[in-house]
Amino acid sequence: METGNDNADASSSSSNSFYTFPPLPPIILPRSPSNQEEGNIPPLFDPPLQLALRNHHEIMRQSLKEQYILRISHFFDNPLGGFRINGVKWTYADAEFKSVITKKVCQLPSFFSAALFRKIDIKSSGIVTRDKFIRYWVDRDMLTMDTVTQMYRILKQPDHEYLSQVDFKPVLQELLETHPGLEFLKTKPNFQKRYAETVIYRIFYHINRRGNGRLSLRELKRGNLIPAMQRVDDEEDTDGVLRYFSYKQFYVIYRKFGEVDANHDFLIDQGDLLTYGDGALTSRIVARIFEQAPRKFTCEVARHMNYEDFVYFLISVEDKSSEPSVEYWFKLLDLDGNGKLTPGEMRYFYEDHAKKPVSFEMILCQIIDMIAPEREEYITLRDLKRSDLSRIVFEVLSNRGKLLAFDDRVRFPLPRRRLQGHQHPDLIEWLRFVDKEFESMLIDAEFISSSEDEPMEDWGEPIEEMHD
Ligand SMILES: [Ca+2]
Ligand SMILES: [Ca+2]
Repeated sequence: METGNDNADASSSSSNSFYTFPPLPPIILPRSPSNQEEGNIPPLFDPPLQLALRNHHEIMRQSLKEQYILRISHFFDNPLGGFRINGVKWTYADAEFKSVITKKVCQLPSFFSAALFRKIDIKSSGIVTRDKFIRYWVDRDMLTMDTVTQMYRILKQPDHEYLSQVDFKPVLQELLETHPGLEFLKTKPNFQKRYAETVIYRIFYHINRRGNGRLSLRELKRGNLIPAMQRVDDEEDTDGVLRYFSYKQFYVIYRKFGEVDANHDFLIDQGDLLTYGDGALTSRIVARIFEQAPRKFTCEVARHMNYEDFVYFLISVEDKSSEPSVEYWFKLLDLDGNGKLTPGEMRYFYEDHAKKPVSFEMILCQIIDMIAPEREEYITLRDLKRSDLSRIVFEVLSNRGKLLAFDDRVRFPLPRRRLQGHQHPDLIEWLRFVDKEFESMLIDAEFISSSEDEPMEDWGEPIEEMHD
């Protein structure tokens, strides 16, 4: 065992499948409630000075900047006259630079160190001096920007006004190199890469709402990525971070992909997807997904989904309460794409159920009752976003098991009161799915965890699946 990880032994090689699964983390402790809410960003370096710099006149600003420079100068007061990156290893910046400049002075997550270093050391001389730092951080007014803008500017390519998927690669790489909760993955570069990809796909799914692969500063400000980044930096275990970074969530997503990809060619066809969730989805729903009605695939092989497409599919199916998911489902059901979900369209999907416990008319009445659309003749995306019960409509029209369960209940399968008081009502459905799947994966003795058979992939190469 190269990781010294006993859990990984649970994944025996007894299976005849050669498909490999990600290693399990060494210890999985139940998540304890954290005192730090995800919305809390630690205070910035000397907020009164920052505020003053933003608001005062030029002369005052100049004097305040000088004060600031005086206060940080001693950090550079060492025989080197600054901070150096060791050798050619770009994956993470030196510990001193990380703890002093990244964390203390710039108040950024520690895994931004290498990216920050490269931005300051623009000519790649391998050293960051006081003057170079001031030129970048003070003269270019990075100091006075909010944290989201600072991170955006550090990550983005100079001639772009957006972030693309590859721009997140350096920080993910550094996170994987340095985070204690991901230490066990170091010997598995292939799964490091898959973890990073999954985190990035999830970020784009939730935050790049325009779905164009170009994350704008505005989208970044409206999203919840930065608090999640701050939090993963503060916690020893990634699973405490409910959004994007949880290894456990990655594990479940990736294993689900492996379950569906029957011939292990890393592609999923229509027949494969029909097996998802024990064949839960009706064939008309699966056909619509492959028509790419809710979202264009990034897969270049015709009539196939790649891993990225699957991540989008999985989150949409298992986290139906989130806004991007409601949009996904609306596009899927709106056959003629006119922005109105009509009874005829709903009937088309309902008819595809092999067993129909109640008539469509009864179902339609319940749907109209639940959603209470502005106009009774059709349902709009706005109606669905406004309702807490859209999820149930999607399930009744798409999922065989859920339709039968629906019939057993007079009213809503998930009463609202059960959501109240939960710390993350918007995530409850997703977390429940992850926990349930993770548990059954743990007791499933069929899987193989080691990636020894897989070719080691070089992190130095760009992640091919990520598109610009
Ligand atoms: Ca396949
Ligand atoms: Ca329509």
